[in-house]
Amino acid sequence: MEYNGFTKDFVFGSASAAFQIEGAVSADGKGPSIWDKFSNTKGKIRNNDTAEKACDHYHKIEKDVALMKSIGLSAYRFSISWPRIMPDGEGLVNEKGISFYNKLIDELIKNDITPWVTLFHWDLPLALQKKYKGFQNRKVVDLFGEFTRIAVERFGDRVKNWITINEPFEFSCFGHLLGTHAPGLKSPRAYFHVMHNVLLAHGKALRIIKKLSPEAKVGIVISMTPIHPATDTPKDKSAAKIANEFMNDITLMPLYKGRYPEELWKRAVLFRPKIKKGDMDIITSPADFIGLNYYSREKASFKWYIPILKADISGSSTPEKQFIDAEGKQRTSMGWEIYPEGLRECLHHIKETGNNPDIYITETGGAFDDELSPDGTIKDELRTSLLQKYFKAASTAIEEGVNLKGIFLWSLMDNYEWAEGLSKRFGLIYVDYKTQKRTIKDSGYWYKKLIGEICGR
Ligand code: GCO
Repeated sequence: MEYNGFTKDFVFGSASAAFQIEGAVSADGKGPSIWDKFSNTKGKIRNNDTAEKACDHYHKIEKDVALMKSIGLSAYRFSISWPRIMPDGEGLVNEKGISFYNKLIDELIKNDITPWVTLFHWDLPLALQKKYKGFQNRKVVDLFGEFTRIAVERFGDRVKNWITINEPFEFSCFGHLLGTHAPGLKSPRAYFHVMHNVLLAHGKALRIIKKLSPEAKVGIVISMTPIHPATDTPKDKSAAKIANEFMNDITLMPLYKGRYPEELWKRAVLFRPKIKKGDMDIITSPADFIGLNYYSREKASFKWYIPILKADISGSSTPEKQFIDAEGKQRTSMGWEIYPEGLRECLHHIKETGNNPDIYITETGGAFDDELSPDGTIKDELRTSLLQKYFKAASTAIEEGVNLKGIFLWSLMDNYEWAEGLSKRFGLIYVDYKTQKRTIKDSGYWYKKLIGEICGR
């Protein structure tokens, strides 16, 4: 058998995020999020695509859950849009927003699919950005706790798997340091403050959920991108080391060790936040699992003129058409190298840092330039072959002792890929954005077969 690591109770799911699929951005009393504003700002998004319609999932619950069922998924990870249920981020609760998620959760359960809910997948209520500077302000940490309480009170009778925050690093870095994501800031100070506050928000939310729903399982999702030195020179090696602290250990170390990576924290002296007494206790509150989002690796080379890091890690992430690069490596249409070994590497790194915690791969997958064939099928061999390699790496990691309990593929269907707009297709299901017709891709059928063979679903 090719995938010996997987047992019958392994969770085979797929994932999505509210802003990327729901559309209906101002329907039924939803308030605007920082992403509504950013995606409507000219020049920020490829082709100036907005997410106004996206996959129109808001109006297609039954259909989309039926598709999940037909693939055989045992779990579905989705996020709740904070401004959909609290238009201003605080105060008033929007009952129509609550009804939408109630309907989705009920439909999933009816179809024997376990809901996994992410509380924060980047679409912060715009009002909180305006009034408090968003997660730069610790006030918003408390407001996130309040939002969490409401979500658990309303949905916690049926939702037993919670993810507090999706990818603290990407949210802080792209949104506040590089300015390529909402809210579009370019401030090292904002970056480090948001990072710390988002981790605090995770710890606070975790405690709130545990108190209200002791039987629930709670975790956080981090992304990891192993960074290897571009050459064997000592300078590139130390560039890779600091870059790993910057992208990976900046979340992993505080969560499990209660401190930030040493060298990075030293170099960030002018920008880093004050860590108050008790902060690290909150951040290290024991979680039930950790979610890993894995896509690719990067290479780092020494560049003296890059502030703080003195390392360049931008080399391999330029979005291009899927291609074979100069070294003969296959890349996805995001420009990301297909590197299955890296998945094992990350899983082992978490195992060692976190004392062998339960892990879920909460996202993995790849974007390719899929097209509808004349016969109405989608022949996405490149994606299927990527998935086969990643599943093989995951299965090997389990055999090596990693406590990996499930995989959620990114993504259920093609969707709004943030600054890339509608130009990148990550789905197991193809979406025609004009007609909103969905077609299961060949990779979706491959996944269905795998789930059938292992779980008998
Ligand atoms: C992220 C998010 C997803 C992305 C996916 C592909 O990791 O950035 O969780 O929303 O769409 O990762 O880039």
